[in-house]
Amino acid sequence: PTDTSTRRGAFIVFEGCDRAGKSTQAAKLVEYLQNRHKQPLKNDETSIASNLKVSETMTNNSNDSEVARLWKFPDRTTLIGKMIDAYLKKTKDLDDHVVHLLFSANRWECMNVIKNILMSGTTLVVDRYAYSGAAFSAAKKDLDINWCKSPDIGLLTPDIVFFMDLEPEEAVKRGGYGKERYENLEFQKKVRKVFLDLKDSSWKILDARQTIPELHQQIIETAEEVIKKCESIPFSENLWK
Ligand code: 2DT
Ligand code: MG
Repeated sequence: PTDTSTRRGAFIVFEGCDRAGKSTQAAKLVEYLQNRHKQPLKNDETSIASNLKVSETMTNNSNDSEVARLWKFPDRTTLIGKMIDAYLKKTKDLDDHVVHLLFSANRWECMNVIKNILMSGTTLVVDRYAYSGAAFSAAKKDLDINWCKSPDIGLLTPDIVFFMDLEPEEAVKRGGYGKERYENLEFQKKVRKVFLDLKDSSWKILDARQTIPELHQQIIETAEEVIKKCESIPFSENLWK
């Protein structure tokens, strides 16, 4: 057993094309982790009803430090994030290189906060990361994949990347895309191709055609293993090194 004071949280990333279900699954994972932590460890009462009662009470006045937290890239709340937001909403045009570097800078500016969260023992569940950065930019005509990866080299390495894989032709059937930049079928097909080339040993590819509960089940099983494993190994800042 690891000393509680040195336990770190896991750095869990969700990646994939638009409408693959990343945000849904990321939120469900955080909710699951927060609730499962609030269950009493062992209880004399074995009936489901009494267990529910106990956990409800504990939910309401739990003073535990945060078990898990949701994060999202781009983080549109920062100064850099506001520029990215304007670009995505098409109220501002930016050179492809420039916006790529802004997305990367938006990750770098969050690294210290993220490291502190992990070191406090909180597991961070992140909706998009550097893989989106490289995939969306390299799907454009003139940006080379290695150039795209380079500004993110040395970022915090995810402990696991859940890649929610869905053919863009399937994704578009899910109520269609929105009005932001990149939200069109032809571009998404290129993005998926680049994504799949970026697969590394941290990836677990999930067939995103499955139902929400089916995917959630697979995700929590793997996430639990990863969280346990991470408790005893430090995080590394080795992305793409
Ligand atoms: P959301 O729809 O998830 O808010 O994403 N993108 C994202 C990039 O081009 N580079 C990046 O580094 C990241 C994190 C993916 C907004 C869009 O921004 C794209 C979709
Ligand atoms: Mg979007």
